[in-house]
Amino acid sequence: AGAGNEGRGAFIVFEGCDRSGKTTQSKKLVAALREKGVDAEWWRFPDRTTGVGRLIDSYLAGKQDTEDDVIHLLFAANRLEKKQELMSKLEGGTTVVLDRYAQSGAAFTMAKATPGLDLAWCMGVEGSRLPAPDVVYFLKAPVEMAAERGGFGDERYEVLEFQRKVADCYMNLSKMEGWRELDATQTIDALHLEICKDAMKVVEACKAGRPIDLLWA
Ligand code: NYM
Repeated sequence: AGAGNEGRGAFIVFEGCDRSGKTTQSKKLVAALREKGVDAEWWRFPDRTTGVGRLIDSYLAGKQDTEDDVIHLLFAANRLEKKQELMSKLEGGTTVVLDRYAQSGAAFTMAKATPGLDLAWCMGVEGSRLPAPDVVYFLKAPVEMAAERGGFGDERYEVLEFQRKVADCYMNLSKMEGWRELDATQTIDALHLEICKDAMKVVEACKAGRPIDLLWA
């Protein structure tokens, strides 16, 4: 950790259905944090640049079919392969803002309702191996609105009916875990301000020594 950067970084996760504004908002948050002198980085999952990530990318592009349990495990492996780097960033005082994390893994797999792949299975796969976010910002928007946004339909899963199921799974997880639910139908700037105010408090609490928990232990 450099000067003026004592204490650990915060681990901030954005979740929500496809095209709900996570990428826009998470990037804006990183820019705002940096402007306030907070050492912050933007990350996303899946990380399509690794070997595992390339397999995931070809699955999402529809170039390759994969069993539901196998693709779930690949998404989890993609997070696990970045765990050491993630932990050393946080411990070194860097705030990491993530566009999707294990909550996406659980929501998308549960939405498929594949026998045997329930929430307990999803949580068991990676829950005790990864750090828990300090906060999850859940961007809520009607799936119809998201479907009208640019690029919707380009990838696997970007189908209205499936997104409705994903939304239901997200709602259940959010209630269970106490995520910060945000109205993603408001303007980009209004939503950004709301997130910024909250995120600064989270950053301060982490700096002051709030411990890093396990994800789902
Ligand atoms: N996705 C993402 C999953 O199904 N499981 C996961 O664990 C993660 C991280 O990948 N439709 C899905 C959700 C998205 C897709 O995400 C790619 P993005 O943010 O559009 O690149």
